Amino acid sequence: MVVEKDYDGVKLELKEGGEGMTQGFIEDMIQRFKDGKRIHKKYVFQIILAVKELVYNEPTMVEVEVPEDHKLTVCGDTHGQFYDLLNIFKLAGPPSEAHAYLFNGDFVDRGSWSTEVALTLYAYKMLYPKTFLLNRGNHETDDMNRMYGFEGECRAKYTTDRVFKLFSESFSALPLATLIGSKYLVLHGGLFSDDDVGLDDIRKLNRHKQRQPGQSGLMMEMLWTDPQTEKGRGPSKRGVGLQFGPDITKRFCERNGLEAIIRSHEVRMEGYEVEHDGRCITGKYHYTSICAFP
Ligand SMILES: [Mn+2]
Repeated sequence: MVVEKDYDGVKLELKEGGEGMTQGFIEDMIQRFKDGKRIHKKYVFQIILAVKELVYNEPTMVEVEVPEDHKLTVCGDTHGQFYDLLNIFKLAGPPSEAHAYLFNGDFVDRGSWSTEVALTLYAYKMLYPKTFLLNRGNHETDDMNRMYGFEGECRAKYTTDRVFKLFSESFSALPLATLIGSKYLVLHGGLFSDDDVGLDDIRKLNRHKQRQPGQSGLMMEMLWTDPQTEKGRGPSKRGVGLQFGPDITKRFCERNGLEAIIRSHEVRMEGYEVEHDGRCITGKYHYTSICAFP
């Protein structure tokens, strides 16, 4: 695909393996988006393909350490809110090698700037593959994208079904969880229907065998479940997944040597809320900064 001479955006020269993303390209892309413009379709394809490759090769549970003097910001559902995403970078500071970011799923749908959000996150993933992390959410799935707007947005903005198809493939390749400093498990939904499921089961889960989470199983539960205040487990108010109580969270953390789980998937008035005796942190849409883990 040729980039026409009259394309006035910054051009991207990618090397094999998707290397070659630049800060200059990202800044120009963000400015174009603010001006209501798009980037060239060729770059859209290149960016999605490069990120698909990058995340496909990551484990199902990415394990990271945060060295001293470094910072990791975990950020919940951005849901197509491009200006809020830019605001997060303004408030928490720009992504870099010393400032890691983890976007915990639900980048797209609902908001009408979902392609802009996804492309910005993906471009940063290319620039900082090791410190810019992405977990899959229940909205990085075909059923949700059909119902909540992302598929239609891709078609409207880029006039081809190919953009959504590629995004969909890249979503299926995303990791399902991130373990920070062996102490904090970050995932979009929450815990499991079975107490015997532990970190090793997540490590061993071959997410590439199933593209969509379906109606049952570990992948579905990681993307869909919610905490409840009552003990034990209960039916989900969503009709998909289940709810888990403080005793379930306590047992899971103790068995797996965790301080807490960090999840998104629900709105909390103050941006985030700590429940289950400090062991279940919900942050959606706002961000939680985590500094230097011992
Ligand atoms: Mn969600």
